Amino acid sequence: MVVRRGGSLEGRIASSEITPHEAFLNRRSFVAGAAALGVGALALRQVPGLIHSGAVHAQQKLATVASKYNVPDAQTPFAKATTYNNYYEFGTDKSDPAKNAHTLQTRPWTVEVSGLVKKKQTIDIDTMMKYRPMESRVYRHRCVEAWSMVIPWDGYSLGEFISAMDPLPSAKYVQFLSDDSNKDMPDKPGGFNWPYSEGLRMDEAMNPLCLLTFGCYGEALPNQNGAPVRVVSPWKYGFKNGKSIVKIVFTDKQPHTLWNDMAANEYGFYSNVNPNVDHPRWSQAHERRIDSSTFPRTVPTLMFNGYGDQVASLYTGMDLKKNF
Ligand SMILES: Nc1nc2c(c(=O)[nH]1)N[C@H]1C(S)=C(S)[C@@H](COP(=O)(O)O)O[C@H]1N2
Ligand SMILES: [Mo]
Repeated sequence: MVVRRGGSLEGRIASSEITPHEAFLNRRSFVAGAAALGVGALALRQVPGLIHSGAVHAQQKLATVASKYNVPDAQTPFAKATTYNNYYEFGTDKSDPAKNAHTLQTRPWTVEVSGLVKKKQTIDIDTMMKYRPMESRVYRHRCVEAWSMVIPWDGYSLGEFISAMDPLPSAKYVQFLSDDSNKDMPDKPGGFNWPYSEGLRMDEAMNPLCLLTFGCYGEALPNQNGAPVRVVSPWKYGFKNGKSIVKIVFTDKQPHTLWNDMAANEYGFYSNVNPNVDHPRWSQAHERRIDSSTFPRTVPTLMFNGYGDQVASLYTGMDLKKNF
């Protein structure tokens, strides 16, 4: 069965949905509410029913240093980036993850590193977060469905983590497996080859642009954005960037990916953003940019999402129409 996704692009965004970050969090009433209940802010996070009505709750602040990789584009408001999501484990509508992802328990959390690697290990997320100073990087984020956002992600280069794991020379690819536990994701839709699997060629994963991502907008990732750790490879379509990763596997063969299993003719392994290679069901020449302007604007899609200077050399000699 082929599940059709994103068949219709969503309509205009109501301006009421676009609220500045601070106003959206409404910290004053959040704090007042917590005090009235006699619980601390952290305890409040654990109370189901209270935390998901507004979809986003106060998150752990992250210390970050500035990055040289920022794009100058206008940023997407926090409220939009955290309520308009693809995270199918929590439902297939864009608004579902923000409503449903409160069941994801992000502590304790470990990431298992295995396969063709010297330092096979299971790492605690808090150790992983401290491994390198985090940068805030403002990246373009382009979904294969022809919409895009501009998001300040917080993390450090995936390559620095990979180097520390000491992969064997035979490791040619790295696979990322997302959480799929029934406890965290009790209502996963059927028809998908869970867990969510994605992968990169090793040289792609080692490119400094590839971000091991723990936060966005200066705070720990909201669950719907892939807490507590996800990948962001900004020159590729969004689905390459697995959320809530629990396993990293080094392999000598190209790993299977969930969307490629679903429809190989639509979702290739590379999936570099490419305005010259249409999706079988729509053009990829343009995208609807969801940013701080009142309504999404249609803007031309850039080759490699505008990151060609950093990544084009990874694909020298490859036919990008065949290796889409
Ligand atoms: N585990 C998992 N990761 C996932 C997805 C998903 O459904 N499950 N969706 C992907 C798609 S299609 C996109 S566009 C991005 C969306 O990330 P965002 O919601 O933080 O913008 O996450 C990607 N990672
Ligand atoms: Mo996507």
